[in-house]
Amino acid sequence: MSEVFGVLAAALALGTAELTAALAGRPEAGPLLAVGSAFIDLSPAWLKDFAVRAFGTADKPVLLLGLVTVLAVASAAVGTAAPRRPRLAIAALAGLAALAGAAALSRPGAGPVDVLPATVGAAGGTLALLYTHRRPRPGPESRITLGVPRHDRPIQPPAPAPGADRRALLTRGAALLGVAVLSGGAGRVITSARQTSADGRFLALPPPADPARPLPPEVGLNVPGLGPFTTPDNSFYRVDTALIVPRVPHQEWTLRVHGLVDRPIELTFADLLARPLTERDITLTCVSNEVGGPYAGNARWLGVDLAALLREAGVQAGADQILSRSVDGWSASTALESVLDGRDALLAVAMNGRPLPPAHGFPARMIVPGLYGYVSATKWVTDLKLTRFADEQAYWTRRGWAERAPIKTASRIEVPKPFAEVSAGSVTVAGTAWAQHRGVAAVEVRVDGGPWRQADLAASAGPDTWRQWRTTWQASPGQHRLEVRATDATGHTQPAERVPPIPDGATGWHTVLVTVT
Ligand SMILES: Nc1nc2c(c(=O)[nH]1)N[C@H]1C(S)=C(S)[C@@H](COP(=O)(O)O)O[C@H]1N2
Ligand SMILES: [Mo]
Repeated sequence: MSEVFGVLAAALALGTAELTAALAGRPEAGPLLAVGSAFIDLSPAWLKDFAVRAFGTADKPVLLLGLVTVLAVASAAVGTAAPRRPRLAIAALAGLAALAGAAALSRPGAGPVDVLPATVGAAGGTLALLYTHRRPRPGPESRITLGVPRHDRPIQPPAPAPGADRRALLTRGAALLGVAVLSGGAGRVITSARQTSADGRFLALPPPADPARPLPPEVGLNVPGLGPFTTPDNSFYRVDTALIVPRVPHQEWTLRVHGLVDRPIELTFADLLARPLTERDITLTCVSNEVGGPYAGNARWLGVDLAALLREAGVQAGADQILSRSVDGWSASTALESVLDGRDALLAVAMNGRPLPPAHGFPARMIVPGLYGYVSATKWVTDLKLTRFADEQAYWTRRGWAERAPIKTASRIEVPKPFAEVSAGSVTVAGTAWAQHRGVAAVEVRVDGGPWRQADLAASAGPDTWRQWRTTWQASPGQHRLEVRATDATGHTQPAERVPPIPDGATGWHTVLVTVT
């Protein structure tokens, strides 16, 4: 029974701490998010790679669930110790709270208020432990009378009925659970209400001064099972280290351009929108994408010309890196020469015709065609520092990933799906290929290691977007192996050699096994 009370006391501590964080307007300082975020930043690269591979976009819920499980086990132990060693139990609780407080303080942008949630939680948890481990129902002889004894009552109360102890414990348990759930729930409601009001989804943005070329209708092949050419926001992959989506009110947002520049610049969101905006279709890809994987998406971005902004600031000789930072302390190293070579590098404010969704970087993010996201696509960006690769390293570079990472030529089979059963005869094989900023020149497919055959390419929307392809295969019954490879406009063909994503992107041919009946 005591372990249950340990868990309930911890739940109450957590609930009151989360409520405090919400009331303080610092949800990221709540114990779960603070410890979870610190864990993400401290965990070694192999563990992160494993998490992304094993859980994909569910890696964050899995981490939170793991934390809650660890906390439940620890607090059950604290609860078991509590009746005999109350001081030890309270010390253990204080230790957990200190950990949460330290984690909250270690986060970027943390201030002294961020220790409040852990402090309130520790106090709540201690009270809860004392409350449950007070002797359940003191006998009359040990009753401590508080206040004035009431003599109109019988001096000897009736002996407790059998089961009364149990009932008292249950009542206390229910009370703790109630406070835990109510405080935790109230915290969530407050935080989500605040977040919705900081959301800029309904801001009206100025039209582009330099609009994207209209998409030729033939960029999308009408093959069932093949995704659309333009990825809708809600199915666009999301990769970042943020346990909670940073909510940045656009009225408070600023961007600093500094470092090796002649004239440092500070811009507000209104300043950004006052500049001429460029609109482009650009395919974004994550370096963690395995061969054939899902971490690529194509959107129509609207934003400020990043190269023009840097030229205004006057980049000094010697700078070779743009070190961009986000509001949550993440950073990316972007090769300056790539941004200045004439490609459409953007400080984007909109995606697919609307302000950026919070999860994709509202109010502003970087987009640089041809570079993997981790070296170019900083979301919630607030700081651009012109520096040197020799002097400063970014978040992932410090964890073993390459400092420069152009996107490798890639192709994948989306139809048929792996291990699909198809009927013999004409089978459509289709998919996507990308080689951003070079362009896809050809896609070839082969069956069971036979000769490579050219697939038909959909219309191109330019070198910075992916390209759909399809071909027809005369399938005979049995098991078959389909493989695909693309050649980019520089004449480079995807190599057969399989290399893992770390340090600068996977290579190898996507292979799909199918059964023909
Ligand atoms: N602030 C911030 N920006 C970030 C990241 C991050 O972890 N934090 N991840 C980058 C990575 S690795 C990729 S692939 C892209 C993904 O952008 P998306 O989530 O909009 O698809 O964002 C980049 N921008
Ligand atoms: Mo990425």
